[in-house]
Amino acid sequence: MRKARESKGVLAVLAVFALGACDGAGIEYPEDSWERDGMIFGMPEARVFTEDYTGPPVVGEYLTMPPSVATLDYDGNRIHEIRLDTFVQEVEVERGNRFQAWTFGGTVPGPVLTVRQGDLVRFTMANRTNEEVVITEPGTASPFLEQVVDNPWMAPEAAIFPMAHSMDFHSGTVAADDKWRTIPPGQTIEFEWVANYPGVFMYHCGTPSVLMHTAMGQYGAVIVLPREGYPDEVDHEFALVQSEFYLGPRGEDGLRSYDHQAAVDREPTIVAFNGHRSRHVVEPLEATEGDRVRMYVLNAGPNEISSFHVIGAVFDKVYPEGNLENVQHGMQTITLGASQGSVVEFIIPEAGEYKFVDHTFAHPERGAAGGVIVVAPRLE
Ligand SMILES: [Cu+2]
Repeated sequence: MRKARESKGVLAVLAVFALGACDGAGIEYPEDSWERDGMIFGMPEARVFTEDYTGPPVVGEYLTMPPSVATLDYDGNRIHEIRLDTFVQEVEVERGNRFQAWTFGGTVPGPVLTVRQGDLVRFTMANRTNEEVVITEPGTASPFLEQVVDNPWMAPEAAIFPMAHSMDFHSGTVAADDKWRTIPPGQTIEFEWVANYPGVFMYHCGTPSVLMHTAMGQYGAVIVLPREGYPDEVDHEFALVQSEFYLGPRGEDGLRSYDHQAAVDREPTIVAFNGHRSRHVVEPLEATEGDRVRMYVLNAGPNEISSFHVIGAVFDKVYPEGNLENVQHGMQTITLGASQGSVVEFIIPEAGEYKFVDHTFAHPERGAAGGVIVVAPRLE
């Protein structure tokens, strides 16, 4: 193990030979990082500080609102400067039901970050739970902020609920006690991680009670594309994050409360895709007969197992956790435990409506976990 440390001090430069169409662009990893079996480890210690920051709470060109997935318009690897502040918003989770969520970036789930295997993420998060952060003004700091303004479903409104939080990226391989540490309101944390493994990964707040912090809305997805990409050309890519909401009675403020006992008892009020019970039923995904569709699916939980299925289709190829070395064919349903992700591909057989569901049917019964893909006929 220690042997790998011999390369300490040497700038670990990406092995570009594996990149195919790459233009040779490599990146320099942190000075004290080291390489083992093609992976980069040894990130600098996290920095916690106070800053006078009033800028956009979400910054990053490859952050999107699901089902949107960012296209990586660069070859090889790059360094991503990502900001995802944590703050409080009132959000709609089903028609007529809003609750005060703890968020990363202002929505539930938080933005989807798409990077390429080998990329370095320089991450900044300010804990702004003690201030009102408005995200419905048009912003240009990320596609995500633009998409929030255009999205009629969550209608996030700024709120205040000071609380200590943290960020845990499952896609990062670092010392959790350092990088994933909890910071109080008013503080900012910065740390780095390398996307060593391809896949669909969860991020979430890891501050106790982790069940409560995730159930309150602090989660999202990171898509790490394999260096060589997935082999098949697809016509559409969608990101789906499944999760549960545990709602108590409506308060005087009109908001549904959070019911922690229901979360402990695993009795979700709503099981939703992309944070809203009916969004993808009313506003379906769209495709055309004969299309190959790729979905990046994450089950954020926090408790339930998803049996993800598309009614009328068979998953032609499945990459469990999104890794090319895991491949399955002809799957009717995939099972995703809490925090598991997968890449599924299927061919749309003919024009019509295709529902995507959690085939653990207690979940649709309790509040959906459903959506529709509307398919248009082929033109030729
Ligand atoms: Cu938290």
